[in-house]
Amino acid sequence: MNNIDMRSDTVTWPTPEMRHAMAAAEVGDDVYGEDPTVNRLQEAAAQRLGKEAALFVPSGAMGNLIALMTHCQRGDEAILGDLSHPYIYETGGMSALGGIQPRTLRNQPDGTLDLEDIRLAVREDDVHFPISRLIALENTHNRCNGVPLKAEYIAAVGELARQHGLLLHIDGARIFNATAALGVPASELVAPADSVTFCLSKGLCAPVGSVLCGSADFIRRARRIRKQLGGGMRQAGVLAAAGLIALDVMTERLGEDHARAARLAAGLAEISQLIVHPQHTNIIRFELAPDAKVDGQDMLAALAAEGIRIGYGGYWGFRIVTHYWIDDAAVDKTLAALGRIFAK
Ligand code: TLP
Repeated sequence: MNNIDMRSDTVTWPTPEMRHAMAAAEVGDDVYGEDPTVNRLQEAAAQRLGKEAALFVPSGAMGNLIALMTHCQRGDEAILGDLSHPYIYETGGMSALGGIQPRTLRNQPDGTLDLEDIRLAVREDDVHFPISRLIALENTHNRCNGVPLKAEYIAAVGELARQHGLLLHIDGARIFNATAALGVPASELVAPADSVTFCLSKGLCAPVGSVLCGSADFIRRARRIRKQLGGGMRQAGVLAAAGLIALDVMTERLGEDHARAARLAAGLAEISQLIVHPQHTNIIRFELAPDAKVDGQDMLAALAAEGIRIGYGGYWGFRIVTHYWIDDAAVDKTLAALGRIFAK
C-alpha cells in the first residue's frame, strides 16, 4: 500500500497471490450455480464453519440482510444490540427492505447482550405484539472495541433461543479474528447459530465478498433473497478465487495484526492526552482526554501530512484498525508521529 491506512481493515488490497489466482480463475455463471470457483469457495466455507451449505454474497451488509430476510417475515422482530453493525451501520436495511422491526438491547462493554435482557425482550403470544423471531450477535464486536465473544456465552444464547423457539444469527464479519484471539475454531464459536456471515474483504484481504453459512434448506431460500436484492453475481469466480486464499491462508496470520494492535494500544496509552479503550483484537478505539492540547481535526491533519490515516467516528472518537498491510515499521512511524503531535 502507498500509505499507512488504518481507517479500517476494509481498505486492504488483495495480496499478489490473490491477484494471480484471480487472473487464472475458472469461471461460470453463478446465478445458474455454474461457477466452479464460487462453488469451491462455498463448500470450503461451509466446511470451515461447520455448516451444511454456504452462499457467496457481495458484502457483509448484504449477507446480514439476506440472513434476516430469510429467517424473518415482514413485521417480525429481531433482537439485537444497540451497538450492532446491522442496527447502526447498515442504513436501516432490515426495516427498509425487510420490514423487520429491530428490538435493540443495550450492548454490554464485552459485546454481549445480557441474557436476562434477552429473556425479557421475547414477546408473549399476543395479538398486539410482533412475533419475536431471531436473536443476532456480532463476533468480534466492532463498536465494542473489537472484543471477541466466547463460545460459552454464544452457547448460552443458543440455548435461550431454542427454549423460546427463536433463531440465532451471528454477524461474524471478523469471526476469524475471534478465533485467533480465543484459540477456538470458528466452527465451535458459531455451532449454536442457525446462520453466520463472515467477510473475506476485511482483514483477510480479498477485494470483495462475504459468505453466508447455514443449513442446506436455509441457503436454498437465502439464494432467492440474494437474487431479489440484486446480489446474484455472474462470473464471480474471479472474486471467489481471492476468497479461497483469504480462507485458506489469510485466516492463519491474524494474530500478527492483533500483536501490532497491542503494541499500538500500549504506545497510545503512554500519551496522557489520550483515553485508550481496551484492545482485544485488531481494533483500537481512543478519545482525546478533556485536557488534550491538540484538537482532533488537527491531529488527523498532522497524521495525514505524514501519510497516516486513522478512523474518525464523530462523538464515538477515533479508531485504528491493523491489517495485513500494516507492518512493524508502520506501527513505529504512527507512534512516533503521535508522540510528536502531542509533545507540542
Ligand atoms: N464494517 C465497516 C463499516 O461499515 C463500519 C468497518 O469499517 O468496520 N459486520 C461488521 C461487524 C462490520 O464491521 C462490517 C463492516 C459489516 C458487517 C459490513 O460489511 P461490508 O462493508 O462488507 O458490507
